[in-house]
Amino acid sequence: MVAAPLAGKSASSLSLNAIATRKGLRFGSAIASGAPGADRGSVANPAYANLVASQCGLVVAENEMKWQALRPTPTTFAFERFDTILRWAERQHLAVRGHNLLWHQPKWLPAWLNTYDFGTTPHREAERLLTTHINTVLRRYGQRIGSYDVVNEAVRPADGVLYDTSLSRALGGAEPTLDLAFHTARVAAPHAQLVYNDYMSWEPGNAAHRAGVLRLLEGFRRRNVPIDALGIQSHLVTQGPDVAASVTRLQRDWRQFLDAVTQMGYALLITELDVRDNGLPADIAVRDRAVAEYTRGYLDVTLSYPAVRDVLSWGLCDRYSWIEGFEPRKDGARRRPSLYDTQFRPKPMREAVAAAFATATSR
Ligand code: 9MR
Repeated sequence: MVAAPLAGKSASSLSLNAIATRKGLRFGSAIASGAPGADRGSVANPAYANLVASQCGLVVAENEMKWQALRPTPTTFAFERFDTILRWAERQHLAVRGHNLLWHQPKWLPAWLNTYDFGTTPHREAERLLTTHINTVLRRYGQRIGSYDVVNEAVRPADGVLYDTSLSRALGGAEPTLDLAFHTARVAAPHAQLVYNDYMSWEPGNAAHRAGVLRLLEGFRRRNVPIDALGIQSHLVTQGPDVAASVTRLQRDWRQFLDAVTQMGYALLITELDVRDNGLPADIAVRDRAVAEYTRGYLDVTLSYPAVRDVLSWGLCDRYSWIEGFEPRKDGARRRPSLYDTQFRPKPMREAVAAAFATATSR
């Protein structure tokens, strides 16, 4: 594809999605629902919503499609919060990804499902519950959603073995459970891209996780399970001030992993990009530069695979990032994990993402 002339716009005044589009990529972000006036990263907060709409070509609901949000009880669905996000996105002409249809860990399933009584034919009842959930969601949204994280985080990072849940125990194993989720999704939404999404990353400590994901993906292919892509969450963690050395060191294993995944014919998406600024001094200028350089190094390696088409960040600004609550910095300084700061101003990380898109090969 030949890039169109910039039509008088300097690269820095273009939106990230506009820069991405020139290379056959899309850029997006997570967004939440929330009450009008609440200081949240939500569609009802104009400061945040306008930023997302101005930079993105697609969005994903941070929490509102998860079982914990959609399924207050075994017999009911609560679609209102997700619907609010979808309606807002459509008014902004943004595409929407679905996240997720099955987060295969007890911790992230509704409490009622973990203690559910599957009765005298547990296999049948588990199958009914899972397929009803997926069919109901997919039929409701139809063509309005073009890509789903059908299964999220089914692999235990410590040893690469699949988690068990109440559903998988009733269904006779994790593999048949995940297979059933993908088969059901394919039939209910034949148009949609079906994704397995996980956070195996390139940093040290992820080897068992990556190996487990590869085994899972191989198994899917062997069993003819309909799945199109691997979602690489990309919750990155800086490894200290010498970023160039980190990138050089980490990319070998990472390329091996991406080679293996793409050789099996899977497409790739970066689904949840952000950075935990570990091992870096509190000084904001120094930290932001290192985070930007690390992000750039990661994207350059990962975008060198034309199988990547979508890059989504897990929220666009530091103000609403989940990381502050999940793992605060040891020195008490506020985390700076995102492309924009707490005042919605672009940071060096934003320039790094723009530059990585601008130099990526066209796909
Ligand atoms: O950012 C999300 C946070 O607000 C929720 O409390 C949490 C549990 O639902 O999920 C976070 O998002 C996760 C995503 O759904 C899956 N990958 C890891 C993300 C960060 O934990």
